[in-house]
Amino acid sequence: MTGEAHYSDGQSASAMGPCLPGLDAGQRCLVMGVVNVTPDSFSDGGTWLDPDKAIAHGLELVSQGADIIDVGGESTRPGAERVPMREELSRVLPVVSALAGAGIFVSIDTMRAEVASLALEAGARMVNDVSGGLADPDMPSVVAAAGVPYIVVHWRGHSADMYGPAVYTDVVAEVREELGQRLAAITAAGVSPANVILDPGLGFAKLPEHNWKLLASLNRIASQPGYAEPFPVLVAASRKGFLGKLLAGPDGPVRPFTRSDDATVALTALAVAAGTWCVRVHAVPGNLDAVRVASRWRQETVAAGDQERMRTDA
Ligand code: PMM
Repeated sequence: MTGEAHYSDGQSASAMGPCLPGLDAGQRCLVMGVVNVTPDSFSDGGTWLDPDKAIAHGLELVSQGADIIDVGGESTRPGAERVPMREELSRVLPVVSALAGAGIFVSIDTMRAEVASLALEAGARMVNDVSGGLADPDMPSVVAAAGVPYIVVHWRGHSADMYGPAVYTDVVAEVREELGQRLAAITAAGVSPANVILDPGLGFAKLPEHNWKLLASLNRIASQPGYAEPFPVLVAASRKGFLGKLLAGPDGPVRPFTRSDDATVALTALAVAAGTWCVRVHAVPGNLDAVRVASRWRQETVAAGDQERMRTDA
């Protein structure tokens, strides 16, 4: 299921990037709606732990225009401990099967190969791995065998020590290079590069200053040595702490995530204008509007760039 019903501005494929199996990104940046089936995610922990509520929430996000629903059963908030696999499975599988059964394009947000594998059997059509295949060495071969799109996130270790490894000399160069290493490893395991989506991993071993630098250089993250075409990039900034920190008053407390949705929408617009392929968000309507505006903007920017090049070449 895509958001075509919500969108008809006729934007060109070249402006927004490639299509992946089952996903038509020809018209605009895609919108991924988040359903965290967890008691403790920073942004919505506990709200969707009950499977019926999680399913209803996924359906609601789709009715608002989400193209993909990302179902996760393990919080990665800073300091979080791992959830036993049995618990993760019992949280996500009923939700994945119900949403996939309703025809929705479901992504499974997990670092575990077995969870990915069972979620794919239950109808998920994409794997979102915040560890980029590092947490579970079996993940790349599971994804390769399934032949599904794979979101490869930059990551340096589990959330129990989220900021210890947040040490960089040149964050953009290092994240780009480390994603390149993951790309080499997962393609060696059989994943097709045509199925790979790269994600800078905002907040994962990143301080706010690192997140902002990465956001300003998304095109460098997308272009990897040895590949002629840029990779599609997913941006997951929604409600993250670095937005709340930016919006804090001079002496005031950090803005809570409940009041950072407008900032998320602003960031969505900027990321889409910079060529982002998909945004992962908690609140769909405002972000979908931002996607539509910025995708139209991007279409015109790309066309103007093409015309300028033709003039210079002539
Ligand atoms: N962040 C979270 C969860 N899943 N997936 C991708 N691809 N990229 C991310 O940055 C990412 C993710 C943590 O945020 P949440 O608690 O709001 O889900």
